[in-house]
Amino acid sequence: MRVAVIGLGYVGLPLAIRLSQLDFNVLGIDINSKKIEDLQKGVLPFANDEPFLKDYFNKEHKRNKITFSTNFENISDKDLIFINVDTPIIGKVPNYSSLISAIKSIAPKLKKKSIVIIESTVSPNTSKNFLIPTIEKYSKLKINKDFFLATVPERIRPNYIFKQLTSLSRVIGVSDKKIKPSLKRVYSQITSGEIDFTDLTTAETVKTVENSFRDVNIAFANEVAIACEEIGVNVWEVMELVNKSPLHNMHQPGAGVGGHCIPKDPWLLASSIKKQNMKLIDTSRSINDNMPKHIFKLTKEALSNSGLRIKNTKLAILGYSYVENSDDTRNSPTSIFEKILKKEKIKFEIHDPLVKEYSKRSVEDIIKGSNCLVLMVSHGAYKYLDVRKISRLMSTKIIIDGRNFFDKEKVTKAGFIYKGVGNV
Ligand code: SAJ
Repeated sequence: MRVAVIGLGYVGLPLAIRLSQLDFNVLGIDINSKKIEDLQKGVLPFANDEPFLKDYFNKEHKRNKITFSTNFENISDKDLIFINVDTPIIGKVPNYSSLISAIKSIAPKLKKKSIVIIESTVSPNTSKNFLIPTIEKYSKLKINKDFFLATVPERIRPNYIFKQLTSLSRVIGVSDKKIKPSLKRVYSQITSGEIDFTDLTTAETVKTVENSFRDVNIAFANEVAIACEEIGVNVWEVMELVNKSPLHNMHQPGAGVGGHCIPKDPWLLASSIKKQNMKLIDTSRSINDNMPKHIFKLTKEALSNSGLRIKNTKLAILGYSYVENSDDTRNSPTSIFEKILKKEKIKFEIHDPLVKEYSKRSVEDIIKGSNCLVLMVSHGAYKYLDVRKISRLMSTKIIIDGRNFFDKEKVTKAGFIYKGVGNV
């Protein structure tokens, strides 16, 4: 089988590499010519710290089973075309410009009996109401007669990409039962996880519900955390004890919810519903979006309790990526916190061991002379921070902990004022 992968980002590139490992002849297409030049030269353009990615990419690059191009010309002999482009939102509305552009580029060149596989996350009913009619229009082919469509939403996250790609179960929505055997053959080589077949719209709904479920649950944890601050108990202890009760899985509160999926997919789900407001999604999104502002409130209070006006202080912010141990900065909660600080004209410096821009200076250098350390992301590298050394470097000893990273008792003993989300 000849295959193409359109969109070589965090999801598409690993998939292209995986398919090459499985001995498929893979054409990887992306409209970003600089990225394609790098890939052609054997240079990994992003996620250099992602486990296995660089190593696997180098091996497959040498084997020559995979080629990279900005050109859609060679789509015409492909049996399977995977689409892994971004599907962002503007405000609360899906923006399918990348998807439309990919669809329009492949449609006129589609080989008869080929299968177009949408791995990008889309709103329920997008395939039925929009993708199929668009492909039919630009290809002049008929669905389930001349070509087929499948929706196989990706399920991976940074730092676990290959582990998840090769082991997680997959939901496959098909336009026609006829294509089930071919897709089963391919996906059961990609992953050792279970393969479940369904229709196109159910698969789209499953994916958007999965990520909405997570967002709503994190929002609940955040709301409870702020309540615990008022009650005067530690939310992390509450969470641990709640989760000992059967059927409970309370999520973790924190400094914010970032990334390219969790803050966006609930809106994809909500945008498919016209007859009602998805109130829980609306509320959860606003609770989670508010967490960097809550960190600001805790910071201001801690400084003020020490007799300092925040405007006269300098903050050391630890962590910029959206999640621990990753260089991915998409929708980073720290970027929201940064905007608040800039608006309030507060001095600050940011450190992140994995984000190029913020890793040039050492963490000690950033902390030196600061009045307050704000931990936004619990990168593994910060485990080696020596609390006593930090305390000597800082002008005033205050820690704001967005991720339950520090041991409150230990840092308090070392003379710090400590305020954490849900534990003040
Ligand atoms: N977060 C919390 N509390 C939690 C869990 C996460 O505040 O209890 C925050 C994180 O710090 C981060 C954000 O939420 O800022 C999102 O992190 P995440 O781990 O929930 O999700 P992603 O975006 O890295 O990846 C998710 C994945 N879903 C799950 O882990 C349940 C992945 O399986 C999906 O494939 C991916 O979204 C996607 O592409 O849809």
